[in-house]
Amino acid sequence: MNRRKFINLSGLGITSFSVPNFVPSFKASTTIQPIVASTWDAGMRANVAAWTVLNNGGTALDAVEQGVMVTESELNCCVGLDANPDRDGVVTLDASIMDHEFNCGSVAFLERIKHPISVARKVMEKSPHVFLVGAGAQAFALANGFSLEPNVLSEQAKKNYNEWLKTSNYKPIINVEKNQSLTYLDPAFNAPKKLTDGNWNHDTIGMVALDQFGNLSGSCTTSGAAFKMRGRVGDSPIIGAGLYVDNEVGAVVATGQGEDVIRVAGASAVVEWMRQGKSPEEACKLVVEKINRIKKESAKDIQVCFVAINKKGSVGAFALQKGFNFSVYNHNGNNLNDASYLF
Ligand code: SD4
Repeated sequence: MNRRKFINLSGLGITSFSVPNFVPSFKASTTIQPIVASTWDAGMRANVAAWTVLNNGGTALDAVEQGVMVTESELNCCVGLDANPDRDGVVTLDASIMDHEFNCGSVAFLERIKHPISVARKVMEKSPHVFLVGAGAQAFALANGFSLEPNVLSEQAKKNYNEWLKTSNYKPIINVEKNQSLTYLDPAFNAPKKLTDGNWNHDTIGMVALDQFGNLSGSCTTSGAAFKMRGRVGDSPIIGAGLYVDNEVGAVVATGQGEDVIRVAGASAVVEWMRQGKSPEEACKLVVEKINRIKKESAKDIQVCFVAINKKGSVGAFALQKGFNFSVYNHNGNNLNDASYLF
């Protein structure tokens, strides 16, 4: 390695020389195109905020935090505090965030805090730990300047919960996240604006991004499964399951049936396939196929989806069932894509 090349790599923040396949040349390093990808069509709105950060020279970490905060703030959306509650009538939130240096933070079973993703980031940056849950996570949030929101369900969540109580039947619904009916407040859209008339049941957004410095980050935030057992935590706050970032290789987020993402360490497994040379979509597909093999006949009753980005900025996704879409924003604009699927 000559001195000139060393200086170029230093400028990128790359300190290890053990990954020659992923180290961009000097020419490439000056032309890194930022890109952000997120789950479902709610990602179209979240991408606007993330892209604003990336396009202004910001970091992927800031982009993925600010992007999903949009979804956490949406009225009548199932990601933040307006979401459907657990079976005891309480909204509990999970979130995780990870940067390009294996720093990560998560919260789970968190109540009455508006932006769990920002609490997860604080756990990453201000605590000696990676993962805080329940009352401890809430106390940590309050100690770090977050406020306690009222302990009430949104009107829509109350309606949904009362309807659910009639049977109290817990059953995953495939693609409940898609095309929710919601009123959206965002200056970028001159809102308020009613977006769709579909089902209101969105419950997760995951986002991955590459910035102009060639660094990757990811985030995931959710109210989990509607009417879950009290105390249930899904894949979204579990590093390696709902989210994983390895800056030498790629970043991956998951959505869908969290229990089945956890049992295959989903996001981490997708990253490992990319490390072996698979494209983002191929890597997602291989892990979805594994879930299908494990679940046998019952695979038809669930949805699992992954969105992946590699170090070169290529994005791909794959789902178990038809109907999953993902949103990608780069210099060509903000686009909604239908993911390939197994059945
Ligand atoms: C969970 N994976 O808690 C989440 C749910 C989800 O869109 O992704 N819904 O299992």
